[in-house]
Amino acid sequence: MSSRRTFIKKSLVAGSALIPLQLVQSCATSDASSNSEKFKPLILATWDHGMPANDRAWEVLGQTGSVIDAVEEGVKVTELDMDNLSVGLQGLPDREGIATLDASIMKGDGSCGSVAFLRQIKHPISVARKVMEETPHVMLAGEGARQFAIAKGFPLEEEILSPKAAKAFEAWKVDSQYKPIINIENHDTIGMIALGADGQMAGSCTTSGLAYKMHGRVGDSPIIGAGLFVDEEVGAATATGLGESIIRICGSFLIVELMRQGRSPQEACEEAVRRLISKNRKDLDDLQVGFLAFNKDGEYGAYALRQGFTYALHHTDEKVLRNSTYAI
Ligand code: SD4
Repeated sequence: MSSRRTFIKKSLVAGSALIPLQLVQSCATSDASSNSEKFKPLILATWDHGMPANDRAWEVLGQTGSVIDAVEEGVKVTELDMDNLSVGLQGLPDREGIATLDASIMKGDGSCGSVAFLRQIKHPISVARKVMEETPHVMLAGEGARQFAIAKGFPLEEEILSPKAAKAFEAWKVDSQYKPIINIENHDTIGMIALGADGQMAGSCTTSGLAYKMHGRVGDSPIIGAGLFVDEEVGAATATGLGESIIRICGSFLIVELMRQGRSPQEACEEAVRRLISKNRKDLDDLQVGFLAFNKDGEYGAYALRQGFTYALHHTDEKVLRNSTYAI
């Protein structure tokens, strides 16, 4: 319960430290029509750290016109952010004290790549892109993914926890309770989706996953259709939150398919959360999930299970951090 309170507390100050207050727009109720404006280009990313990531993605999109470059370079900012304990090698470790990373990347034409349970590599998103572009496969995991990264010239980092992660891990070890609860201490995955002015689209998702997870655990982020899905005929979606609950409903794929059937991005995100509630009833008190989506016309949507999910929106006229609407 206290973790939920902390989560909610954090949500109330979301963005206030770094973002001018007038840019933080709160939508306290569900309103499927509120996001019916259309924007192209458009970039959406999860959580507060989506703001600097979107800035970089926007810059790259302007320079290269490439949405895939934009979503890769954008989330690389977060992968290096020492204050983020849920993305990159500085993230909180598993219960053995080892940081293991998951990431995926996808283009609107169905090309995709991902890595799971990867150790010692600073930019898992770039390894995922290499899997997409330079192998006949979609997903590499564990030691095979690490060897592939080494072969592609990625430097191997020393396997030591960041000072913040080491301190948190020491504190966790006192009780060593295995509680896969999504709260402010153990979540903040970045998922980013981008739509170019020319209609091209791409997405990326990268995380150190659930804090103190079992060694070998893989979440939704590297699973195409769960943490990320992009189809240029329809739109794109990405997810954050407790991966097990998202995998159970193929969350991002579900949203894209609902849009294909005519739902708006907002309606599709809301329906996915309803589905998630129905399939995760017994764990509901201890989990948070947030979804982002856009369709090919540039309409977008965002919805979360509970209060506290923020997302960054960037288009030609505005860059803004928003509080998502939520279900319970
Ligand atoms: C996971 N979905 O590994 C990730 C965690 C997350 O914000 O999104 N945290 O389950």
